[in-house]
Amino acid sequence: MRVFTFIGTGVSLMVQLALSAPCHDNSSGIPKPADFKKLEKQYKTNILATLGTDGCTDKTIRIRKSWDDTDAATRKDYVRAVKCLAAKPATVDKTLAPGAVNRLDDFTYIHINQTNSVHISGSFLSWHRIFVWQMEDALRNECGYRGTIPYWDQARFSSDPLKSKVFSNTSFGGDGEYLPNDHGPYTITVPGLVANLSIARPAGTGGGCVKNGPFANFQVSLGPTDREFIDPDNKYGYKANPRCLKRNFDLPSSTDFMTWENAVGIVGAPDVETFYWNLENNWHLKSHQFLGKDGQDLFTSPNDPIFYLLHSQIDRLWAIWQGQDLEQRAFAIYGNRTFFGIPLDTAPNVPPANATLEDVMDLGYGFRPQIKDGMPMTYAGRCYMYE
Ligand SMILES: *[C@@H]1O[C@H](CO)[C@@H](O)[C@H](O)[C@H]1NC(C)=O
Ligand SMILES: *[C@@H]1O[C@H](CO)[C@@H](O)[C@H](O)[C@H]1NC(C)=O
Ligand SMILES: *[C@@H]1O[C@H](CO)[C@@H](O)[C@H](O)[C@H]1NC(C)=O
Ligand SMILES: *[C@@H]1O[C@H](CO)[C@@H](O)[C@H](O)[C@H]1NC(C)=O
Ligand SMILES: *[C@@H]1O[C@H](CO)[C@@H](O)[C@H](O)[C@H]1NC(C)=O
Ligand SMILES: *[C@@H]1O[C@H](CO)[C@@H](O)[C@H](O)[C@H]1NC(C)=O
Ligand SMILES: [Cu+2]
Repeated sequence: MRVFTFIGTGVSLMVQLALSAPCHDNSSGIPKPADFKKLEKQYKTNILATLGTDGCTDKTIRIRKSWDDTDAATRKDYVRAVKCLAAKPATVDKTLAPGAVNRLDDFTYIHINQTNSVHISGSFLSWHRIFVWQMEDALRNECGYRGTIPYWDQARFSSDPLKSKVFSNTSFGGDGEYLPNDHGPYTITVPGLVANLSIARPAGTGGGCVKNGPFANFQVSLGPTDREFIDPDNKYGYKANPRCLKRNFDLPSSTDFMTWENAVGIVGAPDVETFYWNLENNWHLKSHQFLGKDGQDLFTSPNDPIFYLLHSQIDRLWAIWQGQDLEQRAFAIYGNRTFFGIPLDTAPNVPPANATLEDVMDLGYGFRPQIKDGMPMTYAGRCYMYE
């Protein structure tokens, strides 16, 4: 068995800076460093300068904010809208996903179906940009939500992640129940690749059902796929498996990796290759691994509603990096067509190849955009930016 640890890429080379903590109001967490602010400002200036085409103007553009800066009424309404989608019936073809119960499962199904093509690959950022936008539209059009999908700004609370409002009892709630025999360490096995890929995970602090807040005992159905042994009859977890939403927080993923220093390293990366490894294979992976259980399952991670805030943040870091030089970076692409370039078991003889801007992606329901279609923030009706 091959064991990938996913550690040791560019970010680890970065110098650790000591940041002083504020001694006054601390609800905004660790202060944003000047380097990050500078890059963020440049991004906003450059994006605003492109507006006015495609019906996207500074009047119509949707603004995504940090969950921690979102007002209480909007946060409450977001949670309401998520639960509203969870109460609407699935629309996906039941022969493809017999276990899909509700509208959230439709999204999770599409994510499962595409996992091995859209992770650790060249379509990762583009595919997820469209995916998150589609969820934002579903919350608005089907459940009357009027805002955007806020982002989980991990760096602000990296030393003490539970201080973020993301995990409050009125938002997404905290850890799973501590289960002495089911919090790890364990091994995640990835189905669908010709290699027997497995990922070792350390013990976390929970393992069981989410205990507090609006998602305590929240029902999920698809998956899991994070099993030691793959069940050939339910390889991708498409069958119904109603159970509670689980978490298993892994604090070192936050304290050691999701720091401002590493965030600056991502948005300030000099080239697409450095950017790719730091963001996708480090920040993104650690964000999922922090959550544990449902949130870290490569295929069914959208089962945890924090997924969309997590990916709003990934999308934001990409947007800020792109926004430093839109001409050179809006369409900068790096990565293979499949997970780490490992052939899919359905096409074992297709050798690894780099993804191209013209490659066609699958976002379900017959929607098949090219990678380049998902790269600009404002394109084909998509019209948003980060505060
Ligand atoms: C402020 O919050 C951050 C993150 O929760 C923490 O690391 C820091 O120690 C806090 N500072 C003070 C003075 O409480
Ligand atoms: C993805 O869905 C298509 C049908 O749209 C199906 O043919 C294919 O086998 C699925 N792939 C996986 C990995 O589930
Ligand atoms: C909120 O969550 C904390 C743990 O994070 C728990 O101790 C507390 O009892 C909860 N409060 C309510 C009102 O549920
Ligand atoms: C993967 O593991 C299965 C079951 O242990 C084994 O039958 C198969 O030969 C392995 N495949 C590879 C490529 O190692
Ligand atoms: C692409 O695939 C090749 C061959 O499997 C692999 O060596 C390389 O690390 C992959 N690159 C990325 C960015 O995943
Ligand atoms: C894929 O792209 C990388 C980086 O641009 C390059 O080094 C590599 O040779 C390319 N691989 C193939 C198979 O074209
Ligand atoms: Cu994903």
